[in-house]
Amino acid sequence: MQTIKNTGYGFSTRAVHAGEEPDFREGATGDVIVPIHLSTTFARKKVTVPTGGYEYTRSLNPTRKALETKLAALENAKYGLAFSSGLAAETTVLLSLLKSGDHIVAFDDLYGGTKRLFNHIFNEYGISTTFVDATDISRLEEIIERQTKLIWIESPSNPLLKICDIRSIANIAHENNLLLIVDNTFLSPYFQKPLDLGADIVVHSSTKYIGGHSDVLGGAVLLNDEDYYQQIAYRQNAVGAVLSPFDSYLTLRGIKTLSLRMEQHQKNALEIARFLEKHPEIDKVIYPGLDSHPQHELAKKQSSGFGGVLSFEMKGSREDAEHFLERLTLFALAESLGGVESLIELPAVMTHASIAKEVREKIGITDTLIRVSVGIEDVEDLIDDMRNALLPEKFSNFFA
Ligand code: P1T
Repeated sequence: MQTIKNTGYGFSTRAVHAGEEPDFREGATGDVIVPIHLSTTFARKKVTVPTGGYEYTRSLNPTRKALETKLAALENAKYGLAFSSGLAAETTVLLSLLKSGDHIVAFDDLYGGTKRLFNHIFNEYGISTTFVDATDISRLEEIIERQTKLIWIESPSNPLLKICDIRSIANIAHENNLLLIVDNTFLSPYFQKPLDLGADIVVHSSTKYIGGHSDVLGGAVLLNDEDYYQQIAYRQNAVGAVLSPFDSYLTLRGIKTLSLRMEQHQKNALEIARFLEKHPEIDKVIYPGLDSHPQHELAKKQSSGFGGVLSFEMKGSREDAEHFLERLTLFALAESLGGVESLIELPAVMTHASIAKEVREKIGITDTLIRVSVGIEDVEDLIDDMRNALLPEKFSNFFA
């Protein structure tokens, strides 16, 4: 039935059609949108023949399958799996590839929850992790051990938006018989396709840009290797970390506008980054789309865009940063990113609070570092909101 292949059609065409082609077989209704198949179990006429390959929704569900087909088409992957959250996807990948005694080399700037998973969960099962600044390739090679099985990176990273050279790291991984896993959440497949750059497995928190509307938690795994796919799919079913049919539908719906949203997120983010760069209350702006970003050229080389997340350092104390955040009216003071609405947060206290203070400070997550997920609103309104909130306290009271 599926005729939209991974190649041959443009990204937006695949985003709309892949996995959702109307079914014209006898008795089918030609739905343009894949229905939400809520049935948890599927009847069969013959004991040994599951109808259409479906037995039980944890193992296979038509709505989830449509999403997995679409996700694979977008990442240029052969195989896709949809999970109940980004962390469920990460956990299942790690369970599938590692055993006690193995070692992970991971980027030192990762989502706090991912670090917690490595440090506090897998560590208990005898799987150790060494964190390293993966923007420095020579450091990576130094810490690979005999027990190392994989390298895990985010690029851009959360929350410091550092860029790793995915192709060079893939080469290092393969020369050492390791797998490279890239968390592609921040750019989405619209702006970056790590498998094309040599990565072995891509993971996503589809809660973010892929879903795009802050109304569905999900995760995804995309890859080309059939053996690893079978191992991960087997464990996904065995542990039950699957996305529900309704959440699959919401994610399918969100993806259709991914390219439009990403363009708008990026346009707004660049304008806000430029505004903040000139503002006297701001010390430093980190956005891969700015010439001032240390890996701006690398970002241009390996991605087709810079995304919609930026971070910045405010002058003053943590209290000043908190006052600024609390004075904003359009930006919601909230964790997460990638939705159509602008969100803002203080990583040290919110998304990265599970990382020890010394470790945070060592890698640059200070108490005044602010992360922004720029939405698709009118950018003038967003800038006005920031300008007002950045006014020194005495003036803002005056205008209140
Ligand atoms: O929240 P969940 O869907 O389980 O995804 C975890 C995750 C994985 N990878 C990256 C890069 C992420 O940013 C996240 C979740 N991040 C946030 C909630 C946040 O505010 O950064």
